[in-house]
Amino acid sequence: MAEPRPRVWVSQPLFDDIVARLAAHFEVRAASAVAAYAPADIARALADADGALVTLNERIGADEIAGASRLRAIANVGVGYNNLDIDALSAAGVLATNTPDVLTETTADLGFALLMAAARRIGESERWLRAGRWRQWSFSTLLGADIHGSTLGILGMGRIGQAIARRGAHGFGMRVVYHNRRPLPGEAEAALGATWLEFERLLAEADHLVLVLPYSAATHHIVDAAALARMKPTATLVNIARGGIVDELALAEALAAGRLAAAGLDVFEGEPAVRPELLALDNVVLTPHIGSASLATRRAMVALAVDNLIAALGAGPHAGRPPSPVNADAVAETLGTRDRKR
Ligand code: 8YV
Repeated sequence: MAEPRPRVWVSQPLFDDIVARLAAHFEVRAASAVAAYAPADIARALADADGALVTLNERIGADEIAGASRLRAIANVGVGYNNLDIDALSAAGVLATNTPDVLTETTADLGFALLMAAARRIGESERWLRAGRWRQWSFSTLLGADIHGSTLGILGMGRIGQAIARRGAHGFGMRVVYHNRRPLPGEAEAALGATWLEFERLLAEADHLVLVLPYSAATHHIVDAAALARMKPTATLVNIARGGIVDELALAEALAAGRLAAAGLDVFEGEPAVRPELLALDNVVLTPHIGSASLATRRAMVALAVDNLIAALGAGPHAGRPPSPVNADAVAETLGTRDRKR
């Protein structure tokens, strides 16, 4: 008798024509409507699955995989994977994959859009116009801060940070300063025209600061009241990384008090909820986590996640070699230890 085909769970409706590629290799159970899952729903969905294709909305940790004895791979549709407990997955021998590179430029575009919208008060200007206030115009109405020729600060200089640096340095003649755990190699810094600074100096020198670092326990609220107090009162803060990096209450207070000029936020700590303190402010531009949301990029993310899942479950032309694994070494270690115990 033929071996039963591996089973995969697809947690949300993605692009049907791309997800259909899974059916050549697996028995597919795909959500037909957008769903908000409780942990028990996820545990149930994973209980008989060999693999899963999930989005950032699905939180998967030790409890969710406790009963998933067949589970071998989780393909995340996203470059960030703070929704996955990687240590728990690794200990269970489950490979996680993500979708880097394909979203870099699109997300950098959005970072720049938010920076410009916040600094030049685009959202506020539009609300002002729509409210019929143009007749109240004066020469000092809606004055913002310049982008060109200013100092662009970047916290987190990975792929997206570098794509933002290129836009700033080469497109807008900005001086680019950044902080990262490890400075870039000299040639990369020279190509970007970027200078590494200590975190505190970055805060103090940036006219516009863009946050593009991964979220973890170590970066939780790294931009807190003390960090905000170091920034220029004329500065703009943009967050396209994860909401939890910023203490949102401290940010709302700084914006309300005029201790920070403006902010552009695409991510929020309690997404999809947004703090009323932020919603009440005019000097913050708010978007609903659309960093990677161009049609071409979202399709490329799903295609990469599908490739990852097919390969991670040992099928297709790259069987066993998914393009973007997250925890391959740790999983190999777990599986090696298991084999030795047998
Ligand atoms: C999301 C993102 O994947 O890739 C990431 O880390 O934050 C986004 O691209 C996207 O918003 C879907 O949840």
